Amino acid sequence: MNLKAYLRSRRKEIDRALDYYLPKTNVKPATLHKAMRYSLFAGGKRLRPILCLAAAEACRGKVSNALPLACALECIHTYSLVHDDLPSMDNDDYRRGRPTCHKVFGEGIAVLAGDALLTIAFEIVSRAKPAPRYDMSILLREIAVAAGSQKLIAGQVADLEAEGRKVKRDQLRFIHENKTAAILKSSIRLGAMSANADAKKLRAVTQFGHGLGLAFQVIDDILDVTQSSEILGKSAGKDIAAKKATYPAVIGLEKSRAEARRLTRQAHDALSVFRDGEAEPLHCLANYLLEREY
Ligand code: GRG
Repeated sequence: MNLKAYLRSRRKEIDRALDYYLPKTNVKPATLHKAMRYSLFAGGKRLRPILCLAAAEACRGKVSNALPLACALECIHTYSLVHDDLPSMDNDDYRRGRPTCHKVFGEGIAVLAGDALLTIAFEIVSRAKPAPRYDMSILLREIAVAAGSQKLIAGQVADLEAEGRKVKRDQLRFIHENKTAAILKSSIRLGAMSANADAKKLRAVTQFGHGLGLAFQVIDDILDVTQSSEILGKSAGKDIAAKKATYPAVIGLEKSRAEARRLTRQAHDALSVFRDGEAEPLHCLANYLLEREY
């Protein structure tokens, strides 16, 4: 499989759909819509929507049925980055290779752009055509729970509260499971749901998503200490400076690398129920994420 070409073509489809769903920059209030689009089209890797589409493919679904869900997930992810970068949170000036939303539009508009990206995600989900086993209420609940106060936001709260403190490995795992893995796992589950996956396949992709989601954050922590800001497109070395709870800080760099490999292996193993290369894009994506440099 030519992963580079696959990623390029998926990103194109996702960007086209996002452009369609998002109000244009001349729609009132124009500043808000400019800010939403500024962050959404800043060059993110589109990993969550790509994983969503790949899971739909693995379950023999149509990409077009998964596309609204994939776009909604990217809106939620982008909102979380815009808010995370605010001075009251991580206080970052640089994201996706450009100045952060609040640096360009001011803090008030950045807060509102994040709010509007989160809200529009649900409007976009409402456009999806649900499959027989998973009605609209199931899709909405999946995404609301993953983005809610006991998952994404719980992870962010734990991350903020852990700053400058010595954390244990189980606390670190809690942060990673909620701040990062929950949305990644739901991206994969929603792709499978759009394809009407049976219970066995949904369980398999859920396990895959869990391993991959955790591995993703371990790698993110490693890259923060080993890569430059230019390559990452965001400020490198911030975790140490902010005394963040990270895997390299708690178990060291080499053990963190081994942990990322172990979690990725677990993710691959979970896909054994799929046949005939159905899950090849998911396998390739897991390897790509393990070996990524930014
Ligand atoms: C504000 C509720 C709220 C949550 C913020 C997203 C987040 C939670 C914090 C940002 C910092 C961080 C390390 C988050 C973990 C998830 C993560 C690694 C995000 C970056 O994802 P990529 O690499 O980014 O997929 P792009 O820009 O490529 O989409």
